[in-house]
Amino acid sequence: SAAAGGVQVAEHSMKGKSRHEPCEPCDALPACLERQLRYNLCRFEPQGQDLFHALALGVKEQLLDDWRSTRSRDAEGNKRQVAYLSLEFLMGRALGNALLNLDLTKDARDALTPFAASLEEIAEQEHDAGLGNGGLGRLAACFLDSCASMDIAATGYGIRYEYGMFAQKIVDGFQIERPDRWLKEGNPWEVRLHALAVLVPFFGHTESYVDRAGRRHIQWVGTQDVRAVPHDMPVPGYRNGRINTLRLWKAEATDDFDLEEFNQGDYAEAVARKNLAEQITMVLYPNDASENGKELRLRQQYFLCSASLQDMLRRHIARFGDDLSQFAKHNVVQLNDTHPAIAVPELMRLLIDVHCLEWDEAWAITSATMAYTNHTLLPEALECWSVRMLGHMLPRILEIIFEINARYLDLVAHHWPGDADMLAKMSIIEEGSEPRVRMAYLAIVGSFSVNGVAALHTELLTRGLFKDFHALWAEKFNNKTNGVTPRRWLMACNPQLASLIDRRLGSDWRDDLNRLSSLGAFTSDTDFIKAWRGVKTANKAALAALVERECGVTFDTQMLFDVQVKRIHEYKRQLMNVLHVIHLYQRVLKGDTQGMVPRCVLIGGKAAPGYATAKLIIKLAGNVAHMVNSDPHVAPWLRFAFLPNYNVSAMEVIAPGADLSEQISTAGKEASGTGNMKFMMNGALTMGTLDGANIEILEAVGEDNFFLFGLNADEVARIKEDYRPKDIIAASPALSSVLELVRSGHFSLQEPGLFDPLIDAIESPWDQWMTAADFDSFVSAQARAAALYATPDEWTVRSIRNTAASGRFSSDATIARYRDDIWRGA
Ligand code: HBZ
Repeated sequence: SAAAGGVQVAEHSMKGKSRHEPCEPCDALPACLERQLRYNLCRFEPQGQDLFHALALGVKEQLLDDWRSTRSRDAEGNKRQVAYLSLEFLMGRALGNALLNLDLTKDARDALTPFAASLEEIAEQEHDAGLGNGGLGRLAACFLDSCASMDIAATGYGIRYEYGMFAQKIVDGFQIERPDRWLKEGNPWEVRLHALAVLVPFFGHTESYVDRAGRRHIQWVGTQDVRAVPHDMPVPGYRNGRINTLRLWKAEATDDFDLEEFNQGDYAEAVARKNLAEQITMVLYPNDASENGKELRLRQQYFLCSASLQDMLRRHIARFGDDLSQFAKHNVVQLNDTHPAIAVPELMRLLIDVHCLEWDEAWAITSATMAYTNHTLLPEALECWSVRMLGHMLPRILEIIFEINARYLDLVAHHWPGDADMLAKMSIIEEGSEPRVRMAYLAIVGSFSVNGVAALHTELLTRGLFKDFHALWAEKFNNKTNGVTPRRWLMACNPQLASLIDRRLGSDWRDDLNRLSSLGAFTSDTDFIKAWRGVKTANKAALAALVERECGVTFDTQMLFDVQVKRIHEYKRQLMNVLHVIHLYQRVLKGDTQGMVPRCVLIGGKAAPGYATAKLIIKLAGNVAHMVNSDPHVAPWLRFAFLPNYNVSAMEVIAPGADLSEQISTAGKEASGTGNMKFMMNGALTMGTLDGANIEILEAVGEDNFFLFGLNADEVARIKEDYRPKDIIAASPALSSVLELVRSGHFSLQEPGLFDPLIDAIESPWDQWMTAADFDSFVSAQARAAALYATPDEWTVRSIRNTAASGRFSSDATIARYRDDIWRGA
């Protein structure tokens, strides 16, 4: 095929040079930057993004030789190749991270000196690569950094969305979504590899035929093919010479797209219709916790899976020849939630229809290759695709899913003989007026490993959602508690803290974050405590500057910085946090400031565009902030801001400047959380429920260094049976008066009743999030936090202990466990 021919050109003949023979050594960064500016960008008076582009191109030039040698090493070596399949990679900016990992930060500063520009200022020019919604997408990015840093041959496979996560504007307190055209000024990091393009089929129908040997085959014919063109982004390891790849696929029309119209003389119309194919990679779906069932989303999923698996098969065949029997020994696919679960039937299709394997052999390979990570227990987030839609768009894939299901249900029938209910309950196909494919079930059946992302989450999966599968295949299930990369989330975002740690511990901790535990030895060293607090105060000043700029609210670095940033969702209970702010506001108004500590509260996060309640919570936060901040009597005690457009780059300023990290989800709802880990690593104390990884954070740091409150997951489940929030509210003077004030219209003078839906929800016996049940406990934990903050040295010691205990939440530790337990051989 044309695509296979392209491979030869791209990877085996470097214009007559052997692929190992080094070219001219490239210039050092300063000369590189000058050259890029003049001869590539043709800029003589650099302005806007020019210096950033030149610097990034220069850095890319510095890593190209290592990138190529990593590729040839992996292409010839015997490491098992990891493919991390994800609809989302929330990378953020790349420059600072690349400079850190390549040890080029000083060179970059030198290179910029002649232009009288600071590195910080130039780095800010880079647009965030916001190709993700939240935790799931950012986890993928942290994992790529850890794999490269741990010398694991991992490729991230994703989609090159033209429009990433929307930019959030706040207009009159309401969220407005603006398109994020992150590529508009070009992307200096990416390398387009047209020669490695592959075709992905859609629509058409299947036909069976018998070959000359009498074997029956299925052909998927009459398809409309879309070209998938890889755009590679480098993923440098931490000072180890490995450069892994994030391969992002862009959809393009094939040249013979809509040939018929061409022939009818409709040339211009047919060319214009190329848009249809190119729509596939146009935009990231901005839902973080609910499926939307849109056809285009399914097209994105299949497009990613098919292109990536074709790419893996091509590489495998280039290395080992046509024998695919050892494919799983040399490759493993990690599915980032069910979004890429259609990879299971797609690999079956490629093995059977394209590479002529029998079903049993194809199944043995597929189910030894796939591993599935679940990120949610929320029923509304579980993906199900309509059988009708699948049958129309991907007829061959639907047939394969049916066959997988039939064979798997035989096994279920053997395990539970005569139990028809069990068959219906466990079937991959949910029957009903509109039958649907349960993607999580498909992923479990097709994978050799299924993991949750924190101990509690995995336990709840195996006891609840996936109980029957656990009974059938206990050996498949395992936990992999999430982690975050200490390169971006400590070294790069908090250089002052990192160098303070260097001065005490030396720099070994940078290669093994568990060594941070030695910081525990300095918690009675008054000089160290003072220096630690000095760094925190400087970082608070930087955060205050951000808040001032973006919200026009003045934060005072002497005050307690109380922060909650994450997607807005009822289960994350930003509403409860706002109610607490109102409670403090009422105390100040009453003159009841006994034991209070001056506090600045920051909330930030995006709501899914169709999630009305989440949007109303944003509006309430804005209105409360307005009332709080405009009362001069309140200012000494309380300030409150809603930060618009929270993203990765904002978090790099926020985490280092926070004192208190709000991780207050209803127990059992937050699979893990990873923001909690970033805050802890930067010395914030956690205010948290026994949910997700909070439990493990509490275990690591100890009860004296964590503010625990609220019901646990079992209690939440139990109380649900007979939940009476109105009784709870009546028994809580604090909560009653907060809700009364909101009800009175105090925060919506122009629009009385605006916030009634929020209060009604809290008062409802069906309130799944149990805000009323946890409120008093939350308020008293907040009072404990305030009391501790009043003794700065005591607080600072606990801050140090949090950073000291954060080693287990390095994504390096997480990835080591993926490697040892799941990716064996990587
Ligand atoms: O994944 C998050 C979990 O809520 C969080 O607890 C966990 O720490 C993190 C990493 O494991 N889940 C998401 O971020 N989920 C999504 O963003 C999402 C995106 C598209 C969807 C559904 C969910 O269709």
